[in-house]
Amino acid sequence: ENGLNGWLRYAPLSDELRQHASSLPSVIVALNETETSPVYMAGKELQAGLKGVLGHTLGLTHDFSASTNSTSVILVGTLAASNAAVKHNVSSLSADGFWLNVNGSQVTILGQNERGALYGAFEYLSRIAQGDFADVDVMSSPSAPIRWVNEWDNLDGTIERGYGGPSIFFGNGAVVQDLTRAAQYARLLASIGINGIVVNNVNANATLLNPDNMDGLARIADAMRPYGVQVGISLNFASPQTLGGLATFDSLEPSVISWWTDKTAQLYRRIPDFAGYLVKANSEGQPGPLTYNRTLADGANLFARAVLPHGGIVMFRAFVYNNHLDPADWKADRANAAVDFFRHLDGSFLENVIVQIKYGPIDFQVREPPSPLFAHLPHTKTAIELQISQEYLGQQSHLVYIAPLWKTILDFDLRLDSKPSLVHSLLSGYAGVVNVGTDPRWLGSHMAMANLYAFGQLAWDPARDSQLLLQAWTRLTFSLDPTVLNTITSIAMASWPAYENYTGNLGLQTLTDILYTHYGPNPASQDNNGWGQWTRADSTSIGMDRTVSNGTGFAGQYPPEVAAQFEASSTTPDDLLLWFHHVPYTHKLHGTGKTVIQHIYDAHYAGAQTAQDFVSTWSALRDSNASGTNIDAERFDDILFQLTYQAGHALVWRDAIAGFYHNLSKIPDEHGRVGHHPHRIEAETMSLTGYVPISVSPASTASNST
Ligand code: BDP
Repeated sequence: ENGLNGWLRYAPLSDELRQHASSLPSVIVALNETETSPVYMAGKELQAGLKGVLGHTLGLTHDFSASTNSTSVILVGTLAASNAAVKHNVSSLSADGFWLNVNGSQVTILGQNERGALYGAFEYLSRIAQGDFADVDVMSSPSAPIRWVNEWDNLDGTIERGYGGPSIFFGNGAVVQDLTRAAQYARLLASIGINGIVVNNVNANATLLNPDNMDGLARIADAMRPYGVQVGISLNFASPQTLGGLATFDSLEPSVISWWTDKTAQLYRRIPDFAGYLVKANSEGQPGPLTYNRTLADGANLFARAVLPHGGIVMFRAFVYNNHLDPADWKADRANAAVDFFRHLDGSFLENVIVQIKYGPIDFQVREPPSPLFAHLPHTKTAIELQISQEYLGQQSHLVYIAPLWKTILDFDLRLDSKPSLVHSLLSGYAGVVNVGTDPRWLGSHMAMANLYAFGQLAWDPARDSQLLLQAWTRLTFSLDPTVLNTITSIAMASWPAYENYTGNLGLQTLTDILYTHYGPNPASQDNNGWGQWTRADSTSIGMDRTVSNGTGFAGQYPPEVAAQFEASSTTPDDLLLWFHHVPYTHKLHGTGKTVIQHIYDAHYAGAQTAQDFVSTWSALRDSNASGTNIDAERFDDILFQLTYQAGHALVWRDAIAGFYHNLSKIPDEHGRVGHHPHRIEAETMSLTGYVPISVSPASTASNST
């Protein structure tokens, strides 16, 4: 139980549940005999899954007549392949959708396309593996056609912001020989409805486009295709110059256009179903069209024209901002950047361009309002970018179940034209930055896989409930045992609020070290950097003034009703107060009536306490597990280790942040806790063989500077 199969373990059901299996068909008919087709894979998956869960092997055939001769089969295929036999009103299915019908011992799984059939098979297996044998009649279509993951893998095998070991795709400047893990990953992705993957870092290396590496990409595509996962890549805008030897990479220059047209054709020759390109341009030092005074739309359209004849798309990132802002300029605001750069471009992108927008205006913080750019592109397709990799959320060393955070964004009503306009209703796609690695747990943590599961499930249907998703994942990943279910539900559902409590509250963002690591506490780094991740904390007051009347004007980027709500501190929700307003530490919150500073203290103590409780809650599972049937020791211990670490680091967070604002504001904690930690042992007072204290820079990242 090392985690490799994720939620696709197909663990044996109890004898009691297995009794239902007698009503199951004895034969699977998969209507495609091509071994690399998703329908063929669906047949195999059904056979393997049911064997695992029920303990016996069903027959598998690709012969259509078997389905007409018997009323006791599991039929899986596309609508087109089955037309003659099955009549059902399935015209409402959209691409990748499926119809799942369980009627006694007859199971019918029909996809609108091959992929849809595979998704339907996974849905059926998920029900059986959760012990649900009930008859059903479900039509399911995805909320959006683009459901992709992004991997920030470098060609040398490292992964930017990856916490699960080195790349499963690349090493030593090339695509690795053994792509077993790529195929296994595609299987996990298909089971949650993901249909595309961008395999390399958005900070892209042009040498990915040399002939050997394009051959390697074709091998990756071959490994993932049977699961319906199409491969795309991130581009480096300057490639025509750096790799192609041209004098320029100007998007309107004919030689540049033909260079990209030609490269694109070479890719499609190798990978006929190549998904398309992801582009990070003119951001954080990356080249782009602005270098030649062309618009971002000119840049996006350059690639869109190249892939259009092949059926490809371009995901053009809206993460464009100046990372050399002047912290002394109180009108400067990085949060304004996406709307400032993209608003006037609405309508000038070609039809196969999708603007990919991070969920919040800054960067994957523990709390952000939704990006207002979602409200500014009515004539442009948009996708939301979420991050499964926990860059600012404890990097998989902290358990943080992120789906509830995503829901605050997806369900936010932007009130376009004063009408209901939930963010998810405006989207054509979902992109999740995952960054799996060769660690058998994929993300370096068993529990973090709940985030990947929930991402795919929400991309399929954003109305799904985050707690129910967690519970389905728990049953599939660990056990149907109610104690396990309740334990994981209570810990995971408390995890994002706890993390927010012991890191950054009230919309302050995650108060990590901003300079590079984005991991431990470093509130001092928040206000002296060019990245614009500022808190504006001084000795009397705190928070970014983003009002129109007095501040950076960001609040005014929302449609009028929302803008008005955020403009006044009296109508801004407490959890975003310091995102929008600069207030005295003594400002009172509407929810609790506490002062801002007392809330910061209390939240840090409460959050850190919750993290301590996770350890005891989890440990109690051991006692309920005397028979060893609820959860295996290997994963129990692994998670206990992680939670114990998190509990310790939560105390470091608590004391660092509470102490920092205590020193700054000189306002005592009403409960007298801050600054007193009688039981704490400083690292520098310990002696441990092989370790020596060193001075750190900036000094504020460690106690006593060491
Ligand atoms: C930031 C990461 C950086 C990425 C960048 C991006 O710190 O490593 O390159 O986002 O999304 O969150 O482009």
